Amino acid sequence: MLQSGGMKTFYSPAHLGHAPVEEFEGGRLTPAVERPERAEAVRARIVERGLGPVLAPAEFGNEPILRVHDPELVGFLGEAFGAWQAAYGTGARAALPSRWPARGLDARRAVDIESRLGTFAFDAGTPILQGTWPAARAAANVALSAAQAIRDGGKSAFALTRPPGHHASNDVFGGFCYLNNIAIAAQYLADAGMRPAILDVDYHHGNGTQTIFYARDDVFFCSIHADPNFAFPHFLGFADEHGAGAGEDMNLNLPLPSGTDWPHYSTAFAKARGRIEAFGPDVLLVSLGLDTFIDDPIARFRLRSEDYLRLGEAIAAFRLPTLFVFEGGYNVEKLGVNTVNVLEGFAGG
Ligand code: Q9C
Ligand code: ZN
Repeated sequence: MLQSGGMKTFYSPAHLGHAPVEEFEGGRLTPAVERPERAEAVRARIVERGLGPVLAPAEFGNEPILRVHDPELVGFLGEAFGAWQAAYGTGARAALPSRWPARGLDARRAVDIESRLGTFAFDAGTPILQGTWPAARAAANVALSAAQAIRDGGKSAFALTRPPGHHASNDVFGGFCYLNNIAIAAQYLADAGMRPAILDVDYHHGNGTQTIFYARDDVFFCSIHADPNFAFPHFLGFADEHGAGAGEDMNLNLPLPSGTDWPHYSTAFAKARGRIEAFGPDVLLVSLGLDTFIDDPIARFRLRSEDYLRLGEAIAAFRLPTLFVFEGGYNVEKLGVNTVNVLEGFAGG
C-alpha cells in the first residue's frame, strides 16, 4: 500500500470526529454535504491509484496557527462546544449560530454562547460538534506537514485536509471552515523565507484567505470562482477587490458565470497564470476544491472528470514547488477520481 515514490499525501483520521448531520440552508435544516466520506473517498482513490505514500502529520502546536488567526477565535473554537452543551444540555450535538451583531448591535457585548457564536461566525452552515476542534487542529497539522515537506525540498505534496479552510479569516469562521489551512501553510513558508503565491480553484471565492493577506505584499492571492452576485460567500470575491495598502495589486479575483465549462475556465486560468508569474513566486499553494464539477450537488459550474487532468497539467506548467490543499467538492461518488485526476495530471504534466 505504501510506496516511496510519487506525491506525498498527508492525512489524519481525526477528521472522522467532525461529522456534521445537518446545516441551515434555504430556510431549513438540510442534510450536511461536508461529510467525512469526502476525505475517505479521496484517500481510497489515492491508494487505489498508487499515487504515493499517505503519511500522518506531525504536531506543530498552536504557534503557527496563531501566526494567522487571532487568539480570540482560536480560544473560542476550543471551548464553544462545551459552552453550547452547558447552555442546552448534553443532548445538544451541534452548535450553530442564529443571532448576529448586525448594524446597531454591539459586538463588544458578546458574552454568552449565542452572542459569541454570532460574533465569530458568518453563516449558519458551519456547525461546531464535539470533534470539530480536534479535527480542525489536525487539518492545520496536515497542511503544515505538507508545507514542511515542500520547505525541505519536496517538489509537490497534497494536504488532504478536512474540514476545509479557505472561508475562515483571521477572526471569523464559516463556509464549513474553522481554521484556514492554506493560509497557515503559506505563512509557515513565508516565515521560512519563501515567496508564496496562492491559487484558489474551489468553486467558491476564498474570502478568508483573501482577507488574511489583503494588505500584504509578501503573499499573492488569486481566486477563480463563481460570481458572488449569485454564489456563496455573497459578500466578497468581486473583480474590483485588488488588495489594500502594501497589498495593492497583490489580490486577483476572477469571478465566472453560472454554467462555466472548461474552455471558459481555462481562459480565466491563463489570466491567473500571467499575474502569478509576474509576482515571481518560488512556491505555489493551490486551494483544491472540486465543487466546479458538473455534477456537484451545491454548485453550478460544468467541469468534467477529464478536465481535472488538464487542470493538473496547467498547474504543473508553473514549474514551481506546489502544495495542494484540499477544500470543497461534494459529489462523493466522483470526488476521488476528480481530485486524483488533478494530482495525476500535475505529476504527468
Ligand atoms: N446552495 C467550501 O466549499 N453553503 N465551502 C452554500 C449553496 C455554503 C462551501 C450552499 C457553501 C460553503 C469549502
Ligand atoms: Zn467550495
